[in-house]
Amino acid sequence: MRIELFGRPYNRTDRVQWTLEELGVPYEYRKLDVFALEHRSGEFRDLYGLTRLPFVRLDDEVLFESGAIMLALAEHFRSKVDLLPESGSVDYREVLQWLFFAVSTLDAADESLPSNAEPTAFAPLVDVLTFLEETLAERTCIAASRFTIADIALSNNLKYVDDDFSGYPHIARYFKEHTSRPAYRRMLAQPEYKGSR
Ligand SMILES: N[C@@H](CCC(=O)N[C@@H](CS)C(=O)NCC(=O)O)C(=O)O
Repeated sequence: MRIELFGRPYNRTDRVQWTLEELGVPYEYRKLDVFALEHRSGEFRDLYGLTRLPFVRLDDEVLFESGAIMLALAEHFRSKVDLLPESGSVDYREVLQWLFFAVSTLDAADESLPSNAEPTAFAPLVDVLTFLEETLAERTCIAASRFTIADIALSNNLKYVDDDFSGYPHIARYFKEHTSRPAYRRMLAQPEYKGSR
């Protein structure tokens, strides 16, 4: 399968690129200059009208939404590298739960809200981190007792939490452990990543 990844470093593209690096499959990285609005220009708008990054082209099929792309890739290449339990299993459901937690609840968590704020559409970040800290106290991997795409999504997202995780030692340990993986390090070492933040 020919895989083209459209995106830019240090954004949600990283979740997908990290997944590809874990899978060890070849892909073409189409780095787009969002500040020059390249991603909104004709060729790319024709592929995905909303022009949000990342999206991929798998042979002739265009797929968007980073979580869906991760699931599709992990499923397709499961026999090569196992990042996703068999569908229908309890482990699979747990991975889905934490994948969606990372790409929705953590993604949208609001750092301006105090703990136990009035009910809102988005969770206070402090509450999300406290919950994660409690959960990770007894886990090395967030779901299925092994490394999966849920860990990729979660630990990659944690890097955008502008915090050194002081007061959250279990999150700090989890983050350090997973971002020390060779696949993550390979992503950071790639030329397209240079100078990005
Ligand atoms: N839920 C989508 C969000 C995609 C998204 O909003 N991406 C942002 C950057 S991380 C983007 O493309 N921004 C470009 C713009 O605002 O023009 C996903 O996870 O793929």
